[in-house]
Amino acid sequence: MANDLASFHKFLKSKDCQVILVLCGAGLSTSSGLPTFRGSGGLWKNYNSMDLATPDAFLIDPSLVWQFYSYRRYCALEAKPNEGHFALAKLSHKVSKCLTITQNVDNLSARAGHNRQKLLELHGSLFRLKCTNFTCSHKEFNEKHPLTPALSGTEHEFANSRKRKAKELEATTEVSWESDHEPSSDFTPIKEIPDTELPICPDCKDAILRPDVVWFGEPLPLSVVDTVDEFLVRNKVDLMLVVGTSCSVWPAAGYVDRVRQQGGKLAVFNTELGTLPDGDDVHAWHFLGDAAEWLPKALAPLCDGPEQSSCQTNDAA
Ligand code: BV8
Repeated sequence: MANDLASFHKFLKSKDCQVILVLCGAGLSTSSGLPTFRGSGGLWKNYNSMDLATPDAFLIDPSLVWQFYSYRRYCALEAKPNEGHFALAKLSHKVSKCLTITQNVDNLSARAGHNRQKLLELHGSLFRLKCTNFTCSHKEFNEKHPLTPALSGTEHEFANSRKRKAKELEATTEVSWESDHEPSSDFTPIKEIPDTELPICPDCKDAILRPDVVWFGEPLPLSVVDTVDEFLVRNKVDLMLVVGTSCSVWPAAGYVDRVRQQGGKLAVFNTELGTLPDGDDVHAWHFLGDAAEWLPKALAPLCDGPEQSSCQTNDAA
């Protein structure tokens, strides 16, 4: 049912639509200027973002990984929530049994005024930091940029300086490299920052802090997983909005199947078709295009109209 607003609105306003679950991905923030994980081949310049979002990468090269996250923190701070974030935030205040699971770590849903009791950051946040010392429980919310003087200059996307040096070497064997040649800002070289100049835990004073995000190969926060499970056990989800996600990361993508198994309906907001875990679902609504444009239109009956009798307003999911 591609872009079938009429039937979607009819269901939204019916007695059969009491409980709504939302799963968001990077596509929700595209209109805010933040690249998706798999857009442009998932590269942050020459690095595959998936390779950097792992505990091993941080263990091997905390300086590189911190520069990657410092760059993403800067971009997220510069970005503004878009109409899609605001529409979902309104929904969270208007519909009693509504829960949003976001895979995004950019804090834009929170900045859009989303009801915090109904927003779960499944993969953590760029703006929460935690100590790497297992015996230290330090955690903080920190939006400062740069976090340390050594992390200044990470505002520009960077190329892999090792690959760049190889190119330069190659170039000098063929042509003379003009001495006054200045590399463009796109090729700001990656710095080798000593641990002592990375964010240091203010409590235990000797360990470095890390971004409090869930890296590939790390378990999701138990409290978050338990909250979603409890919501799914306590409620039969009538409608799941699958917004701007390739459903390629697990166990987040698994929630789509759980709702389907409960007989819940799906509404996909994506610029592409075929993004549900096992391909397109003929019974699902597909709003093909920018989530920032489609969400306000699709959710208008609940967000703009008077309180709907089928979805009372109160504040607990
Ligand atoms: C774990 C934080 C176990 C970091 C992220 C099966 C079950 C369980 C695990 C696995 C499994 N199979 C494989 C795994 C392992 C792995 C995994 O899923 N790998 C994938 C690559 C196959 N999963 C894990 O490692 C998870 N941990 O399972 O632990 C365990 C248990 C006990 C003990 C030890 C271990 C942890 C996964 C979390 C990883 N962290 N983020 C950071 O951000 O730096 S994931 C990261 O990538 C994002 O958070 C997000 O979740 C994901 C990217 O996905 P999307 O958001 O969907 O973005 P993408 O670019 O892919 O797609 C964008 C979509 O938007 C596209 O469809 C596009 O068409 C659309 N779009 C674009 N523009 C728009 C738009 N749509 C609408 N409007 C637009 N304008």
